[in-house]
Amino acid sequence: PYSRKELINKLKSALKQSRFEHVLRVEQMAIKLAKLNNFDEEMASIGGLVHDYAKQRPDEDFIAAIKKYHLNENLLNYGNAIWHGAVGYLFVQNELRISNVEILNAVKYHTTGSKYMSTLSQIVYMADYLEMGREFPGVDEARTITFNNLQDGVAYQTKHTLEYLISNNKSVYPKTIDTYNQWVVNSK
Ligand code: DGI
Ligand code: FE
Ligand code: FE
Repeated sequence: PYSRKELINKLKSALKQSRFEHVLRVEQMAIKLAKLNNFDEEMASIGGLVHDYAKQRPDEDFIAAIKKYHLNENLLNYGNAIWHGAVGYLFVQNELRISNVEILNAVKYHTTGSKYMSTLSQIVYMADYLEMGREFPGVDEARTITFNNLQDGVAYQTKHTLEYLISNNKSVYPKTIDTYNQWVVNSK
């Protein structure tokens, strides 16, 4: 596999500077969450680094991959916000040569969450939301909750993201609803 240094170089050329810096902050937050949850810090580091690898790919790349890999056709009704994780994990697998299924799933689910999320998927989902460059109202509360209990953090983000999507008349990807039903409703 590629070393961290090699991954960093590949990310630097795939991403604009501001996105690359976001990725480094997500890595740091993922390592912090790994420490708090007795989880493997190297896995957290790699998951954080590669989660947005596909963020700047053209739409055509995603559309071609959805067809080539026979992914759910419903994906075609969405755009980069959903594709860069739900489809982008395939580019991480093929181009960054990462075969670890936990890492690939963490990338796949980092935007929408999922009904079932491993500890690593929860860590990357929360690290992306809480990295030290994030400034949305409530981010400090979200950090406190998540540092205290990772799963409570997942519920917090899931609820607030769904509220944001609805308030702004945005389309809700079905998996986002599944995440809400599991992590906010069923976990009460
Ligand atoms: O890639 P990042 O900007 O670092 O963060 P992200 O991958 O969590 O993407 C966040 C964006 O994704 C945010 O603008 C909300 C959007 N999003 C999350 N769930 C859904 C969604 N957009 C749509 N249309 N539908 C969803 O279900
Ligand atoms: Fe993302
Ligand atoms: Fe991100």
